[in-house]
Amino acid sequence: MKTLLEKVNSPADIKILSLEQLNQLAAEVRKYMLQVVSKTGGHLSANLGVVELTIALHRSFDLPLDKLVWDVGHQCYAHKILTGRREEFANLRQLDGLSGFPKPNESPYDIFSSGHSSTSISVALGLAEAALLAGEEKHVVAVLGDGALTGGMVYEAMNHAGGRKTPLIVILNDNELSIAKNVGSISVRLTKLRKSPRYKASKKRIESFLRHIPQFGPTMAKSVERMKNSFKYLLVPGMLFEDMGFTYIGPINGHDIPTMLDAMENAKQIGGPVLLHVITKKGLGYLPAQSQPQKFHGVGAFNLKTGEPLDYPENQTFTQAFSQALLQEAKDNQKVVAITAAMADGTGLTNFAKTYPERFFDVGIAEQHAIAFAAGLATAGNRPVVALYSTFLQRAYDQLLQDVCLPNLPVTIAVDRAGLVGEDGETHQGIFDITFLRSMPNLLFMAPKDGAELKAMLHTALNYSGPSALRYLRGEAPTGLPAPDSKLLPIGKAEILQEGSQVAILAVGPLAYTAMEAAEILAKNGLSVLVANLRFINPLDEELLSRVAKEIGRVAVLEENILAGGVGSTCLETWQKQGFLPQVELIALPNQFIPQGPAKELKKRYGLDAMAVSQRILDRWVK
Ligand SMILES: Cc1ncc(C[n+]2csc(CCOP(=O)(O)OP(=O)(O)O)c2C)c(N)n1
Repeated sequence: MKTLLEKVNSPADIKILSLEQLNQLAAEVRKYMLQVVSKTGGHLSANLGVVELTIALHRSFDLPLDKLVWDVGHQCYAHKILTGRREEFANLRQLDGLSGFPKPNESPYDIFSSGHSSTSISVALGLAEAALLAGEEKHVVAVLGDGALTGGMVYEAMNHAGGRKTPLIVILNDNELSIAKNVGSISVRLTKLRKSPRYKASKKRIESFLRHIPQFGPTMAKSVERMKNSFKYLLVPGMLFEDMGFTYIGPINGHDIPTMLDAMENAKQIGGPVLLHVITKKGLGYLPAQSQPQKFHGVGAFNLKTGEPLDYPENQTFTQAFSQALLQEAKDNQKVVAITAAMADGTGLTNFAKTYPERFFDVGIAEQHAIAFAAGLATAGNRPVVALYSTFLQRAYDQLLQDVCLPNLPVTIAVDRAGLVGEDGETHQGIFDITFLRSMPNLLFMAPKDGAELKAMLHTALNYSGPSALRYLRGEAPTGLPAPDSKLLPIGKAEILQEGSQVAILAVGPLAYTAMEAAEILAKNGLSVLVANLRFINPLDEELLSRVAKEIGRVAVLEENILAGGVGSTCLETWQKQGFLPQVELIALPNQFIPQGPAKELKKRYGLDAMAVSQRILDRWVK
């Protein structure tokens, strides 16, 4: 017999189910999600938490005519499963499979592509205003988490929407967590609101109290309303949203479908901006995720019975190397402080936070603030290290240029997940940072080939008088090449890994290992290849560039970044300046958004593995 889930091919099929069947559907969605994610990996905790919410949304709204915008988008699995993609879901996050984030090219139900936090209210407001302009009647809904409320864009959007009184429904999915425990004063307010039955109770009390004062007849309704509001103001932390022009509804249980359906109907009637506050439990329905939601935020394949990962890294990851190195630097220098934007674990700062709690700052999902905040700390003589993923650093371009590089402040940016990140896909690939960082005046910009070099680079950065950045890949760091002689690297000097006379390969970061492998293949084809690990993207080793141009004349530049504005472009600019242009082969990623898939497979597909690199050189200079 078919399960209920097997009969649901679009939201229309949800609308005909009984309320009891909706709960059964929720159970079946969870079961299927767990089966798939335990094999493919993915964002488990957040998705398990929003199953009932997703069902209620599809039952209540007329999607895709009404518009639904998911913040971050990592919680869209139930939405995908229920909107005609149940079978494709088995290929979640795989090369050429289904993306783990909303993608309009996958389905008309995915109205907007997301991946970075705190944008949903802005986008939803744009959609709502567009509907008004077009004279269309539709509901626009944004779903965002309490973590997303730590991002400033949310307030820009609420300020705008509240002022315009645009009809818009914002669903705050409050599970008390960002990836880890949420931070900041808003989160404290939410906790109060969540815990306290005061709001409902006090509202009732005030109403009954007012009704029992004889002189308050119906004619005094307005002043009663005003008085109620002033009481509310004293009693209700949720007034923050009301003050911003939103009608606040809640908090309600986000696992109780009938209650949510009622609240959604109410929200539709209100007309202006509404914030519906639902409380959910991250990881609900799978004990390991429920008890350790942070561990199951983003996971690889795992054993469904035990919750244990199927793969453990054999070697130290770049992030672990950074984590160790920073602890050492902090031990030696009291002025070293560390900053994360809600990613302490992902960026390897958990140990730092435990060892030096007073020198550790989690600013929430607020990358722009993180950088300007670091500028302030550095102005007062500290040595801030801001650890961010490459893709999220994009948010803080201006703060880095304007507030750090311009005043030449000693802030260090640890650019983690730089390069192909793999399964998270387009929105998360760290393939633009070379392009936007290499042009920042004053910024010392490095890329370690492995863990030992990362440690030396962090030391070099923290002993440099101005701003610095080091970019490193997600996952295991390669090993085998010699470690630097000294922890203090000579600024702007590349490392020659192997001399050669017919072709030079200038490689960035761990691609130095790939270049060595490619050189071995090329040697078998009779080519003598010089391999250099550039180490510094800014300043480049101009002496080496001049030497390989003049002495070898055939140079391949190898980087894990898009071609436009990358290290290859910088080399070309340098040779143009030097007045001597060798034959050049720029090997980089295409100027495109790169979809999801295992990083290894993506490297192969986009020509960045040793086979592809050696073939490209053979095609260019031998065949
Ligand atoms: C700009 C930005 N910075 C960091 C992240 C990484 N990130 C992904 S989900 C997440 C936590 C989101 O918390 P919340 O909005 O409460 O959603 P939940 O996971 O609890 O559903 C973070 C920090 C991101 N997606 N975007």
